[in-house]
Amino acid sequence: MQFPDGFVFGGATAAYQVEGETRTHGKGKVPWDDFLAAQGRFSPDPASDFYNKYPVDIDLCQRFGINGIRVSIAWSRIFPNGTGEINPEGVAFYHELFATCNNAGVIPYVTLDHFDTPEAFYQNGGEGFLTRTTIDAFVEYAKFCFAEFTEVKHWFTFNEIPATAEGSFIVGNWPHGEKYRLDKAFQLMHNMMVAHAKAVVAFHEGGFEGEIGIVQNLEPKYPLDPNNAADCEAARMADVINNRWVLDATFRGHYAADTMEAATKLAHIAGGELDVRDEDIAALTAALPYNDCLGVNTYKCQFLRAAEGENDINHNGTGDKGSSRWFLKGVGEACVREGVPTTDWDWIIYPEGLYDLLLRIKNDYPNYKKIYITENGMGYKDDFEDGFIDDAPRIDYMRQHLAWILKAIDGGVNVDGYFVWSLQDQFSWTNGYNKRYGLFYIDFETQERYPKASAYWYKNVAETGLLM
Ligand code: BGP
Repeated sequence: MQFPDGFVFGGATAAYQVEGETRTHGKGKVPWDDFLAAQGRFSPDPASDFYNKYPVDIDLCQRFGINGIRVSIAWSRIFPNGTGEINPEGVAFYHELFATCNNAGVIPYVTLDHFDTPEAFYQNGGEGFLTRTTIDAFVEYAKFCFAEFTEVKHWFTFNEIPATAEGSFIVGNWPHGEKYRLDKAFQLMHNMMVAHAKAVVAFHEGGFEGEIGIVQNLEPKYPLDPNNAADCEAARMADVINNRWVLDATFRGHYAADTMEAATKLAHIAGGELDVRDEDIAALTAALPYNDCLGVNTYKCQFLRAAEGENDINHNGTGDKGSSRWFLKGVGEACVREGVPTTDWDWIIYPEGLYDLLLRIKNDYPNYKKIYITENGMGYKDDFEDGFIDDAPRIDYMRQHLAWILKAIDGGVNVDGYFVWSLQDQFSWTNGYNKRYGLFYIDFETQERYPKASAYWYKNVAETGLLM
């Protein structure tokens, strides 16, 4: 149970979920600002106050054996209007953050857009990445960052394109969200994949030092009854939406015929057409040799059964166990296989699914080069008792996932690191502050940090490279 030498034991964050200071220091707006304010459930300020407290968090990383940190740059802190004028305070902030990380030996793995595309791209009729000019703006922003932040050697373009599409156009619980618009969901993913590909080529052509990839939320899809052909078809369709569309774009440089056929069928059910142009495919193909790494965020899996009926999805954003529903026309219904545990937010805990997923990437996409598990962890209602947080279920969750990762490495998959989601407690987009993930508990009133039992457990794994 020994991890290979050089394996990164990291912790993960995202700008909007930790920084706070969302409307200060020259930062431009993002759609979540008004969306959350109108909802009135919870605020992204001050979140974990990382903008001011990052030295404390980096110090905790160092003391707990954590040698990598996922952070993201808030695009609108650099370009408040998405393009054009630069905010020097934002640029200086990230230089200071990266220097603090590097000096502490906590290597930064940096995402350019983690769910916070600037508001500017939603004005004057813009629809974010559905509007193709946003693709070029992203590439310009990426090129600026590559040239400016040369102290960063590990880049990811986007975080979780399938989750972005799901929140925006399937579940519809994100800003500007609509429900059941599979046409828009596939189009959004496609346009973002083209933006990714163009940024990857720009990184290569610019001769920048380091590696670049993309982070995706990949989720194994299983038929409830593997002997039932209709259930298998439901799982296949769900797999196209969540996994195959983006994996084909990244590692084939085009969509396989059956992937495209499934996407087109679902787009038609939603009443739309897909706009996939020859020049887009040329851009995906051009990036093929330069995708250095794939970030896999993994939390859960889905079991599907075939079913007829109307769309019906309900997101459990409160931790009220059993309140989710997921029924998608043309796909089927999500259900729980007997005996498989779930979290209070109805996320299915199925660690061996990660093994299946990793082996599948190796077998179906043999030109992948390297995988990082860029997020894994358990949302949990921690109990805080006199400064002590006994989060045994989270430890168990991480231990099981790490064990399956080791097995996958044994099976020949090149996995180079693991980042716990999350480093410290933070703000969750659609669930607020009671869904905690951190190794470090935050009292959001005082912003004090307290290591949980999981932090001590993880320290031991990180420092010894041994899973016990
Ligand atoms: C991933 C995102 C993170 C984070 C995490 C936990 O999809 O990359 O930003 O939020 O999921 O999800 P949630 O906060 O919805 O529980």
